[in-house]
Formats: sequence, structure tokens, C-alpha cells
Amino acid sequence: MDKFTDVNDIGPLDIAVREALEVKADRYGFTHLGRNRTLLMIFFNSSLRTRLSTQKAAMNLGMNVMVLDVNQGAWKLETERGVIMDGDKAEHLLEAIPVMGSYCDIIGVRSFAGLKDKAEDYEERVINQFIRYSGRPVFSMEAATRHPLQSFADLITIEEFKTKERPKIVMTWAPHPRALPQAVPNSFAEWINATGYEFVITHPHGYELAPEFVGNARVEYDQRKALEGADFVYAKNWSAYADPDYGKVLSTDRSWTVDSEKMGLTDNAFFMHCLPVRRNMIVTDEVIESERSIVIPEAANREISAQVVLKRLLESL
Ligand code: AN0
Ligand code: CP
Repeated sequence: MDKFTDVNDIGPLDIAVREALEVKADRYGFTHLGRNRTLLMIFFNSSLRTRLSTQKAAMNLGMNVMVLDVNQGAWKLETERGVIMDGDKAEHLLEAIPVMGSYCDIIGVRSFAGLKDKAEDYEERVINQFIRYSGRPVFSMEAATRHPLQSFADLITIEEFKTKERPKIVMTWAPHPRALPQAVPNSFAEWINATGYEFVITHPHGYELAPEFVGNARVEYDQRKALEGADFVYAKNWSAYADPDYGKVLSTDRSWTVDSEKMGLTDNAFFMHCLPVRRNMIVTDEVIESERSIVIPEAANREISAQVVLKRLLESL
């Protein structure tokens, strides 16, 4: 594997999940792979889980790790080619990327969608420039349109908790005060569609995701109907994708908040969320604290998804 930005990079999912469970059972069994190898993690946006779990995964593999928060202490970076750089940006990404590549063996990048220019976001301009100019294998720590380390951890968690061969998975939009990217729901949809499980997406009108991510999922605008018989409820907020509202918050309607009454419509479903979560906007205290909430094991699996990805990138160096 020479990059990891979407579900296709990981190959057959059953094999990837099997490898994840092997790694989980023996996390320190592969330290020879990372000896004298350096991971550079570059953050254009904040993070708690991705930063810690990816660093831990790299340490499990015996790697050295460097972390750069671009917006704290580094020079402000210009990302557009052709710009006359007479503003506040001191350095261009086109120099910064190969320089960063010269100090490491593998690069992880977190760069969210700007949510202003849909074409720019959906072209994945920032992470693609890293792939093109760094000379190193690059993996996504959430890019503009996808968050594959999260989706892989979500899938591992579903495999661990499912009690049916083909569970029903419902991804529901839920309210949030700020405009959030579509990366997490896009990516979750991409990965669940690749499993062939029953998959329903529910959201208010106006929150339709890009058709290439919705795939064969059933879209149901009645949240209660969607939740009937669910085995897993995956809550997430996202901003509008469709024009002319791209990147906008169209609703903060708390009748979409996941509460105990709605969980009662499911087949005793597990509750999932990638975190960070806003309580009593996305989900009530009662649901997230219930014994069916698996958000903590889900987050813990971020270490495992990152370790499988880093292991495969190291094996291909
Ligand atoms: C981000 C998002 O929705 O993409 C990161 C989630 C992992 N969430 C927030 O910014 C709150
Ligand atoms: N789920 C997730 O990626 O969390 P962070 O934004 O804290 O890394």
C-alpha cells in the first residue's frame, strides 16, 4: 500500500478486519517494521483522537513520531499556485511539502474541507498535493471529503459487536450549531456500502450527500421509520452538500437529536459516534451513557485502524 485516502486503498475488507483483530491481539508484535522509520503527522485542524491514536499506533510499531500543527508555530502556508504572496502567508505549500518529506518516511495529513468552494474541496487539493510533491507515502487523518481511519475503526467496531451476519446500520444526521464537513458521513457510507450490509441514511431535506457516496444506501427522510429494527445507529452532523447551500447549516432542529425514545424503535441497537460529540444536540446524555453506547470502544479502535494502515505502509517502503 503506498497511500491511504479511501476504502479502495485497503483492499478486501474482510482481510483488513482480520488483520486488525490480529494487530489488536498482538500490538507489540511488529516493532521491527518501524525501527529507524519516522512518521510526520501534519495537522491543519484540531484533533484529540487522531493525534493520540495515530501516534500510539506508530509507537506500537517502533516508529519515531514528529507532529506539526501548521497553525501553531509554523509559517502560514499558501496553498494556491500563482498567487502573489504579499499577504500574511510566508511560505508556499510547494516548498513546504518536499521539505517536510525530506525529514520522514511516512506522512499523515489532516486538512478539513473549507466548505466555501465545493469543487476545491471535492478535488482534495491539499492532500493530493502532499501525494504528488512529498515523495513519501501519504495517509489521510481526515481530508476534505473522507475520514478513512475513522471509517475503518467504525467497521472494526461493528464486526466486534454485531450479533447478526448482515446487520442493519442506520446513519442519522443530527443537529449541531456549526457547519461541519461531510467527510465522516461520506466515508462511513463508502465503507458500509462496501460491506453489503443493510444501510439506511436519514436526514432532513436539503442534507443529501454526494450520490457517489450514497451509492446503494436507502435514503429515508422520516428518521423514526429509518430507525425501525436498526442494529447500529451511527449519528453525525454534516453541513449541506447540495448547491446553492454547500457548507451551510440549514437546520439545528433538535427533534433530530438521538434520544431514548428513538433508540426504543431499534432492535436494541448500539449507538455509535466518531466523537467529538455535542451532548443534547447530537445525542442525549441518557443514550450516550447507556450500556448500548459503544463510542469509547469505537474511539479505542482508532489505534488499531491506524496501526494496520501504518503497518501496511511500512511493509511497502
Ligand atoms: C469534525 C468533523 O465533523 O469532520 C471532526 C470529526 C472527527 N468535527 C468537528 O469539527 C466538531
Ligand atoms: N474522531 C476523530 O477523528 O476525532 P479527532 O477530531 O479528535 O481526531
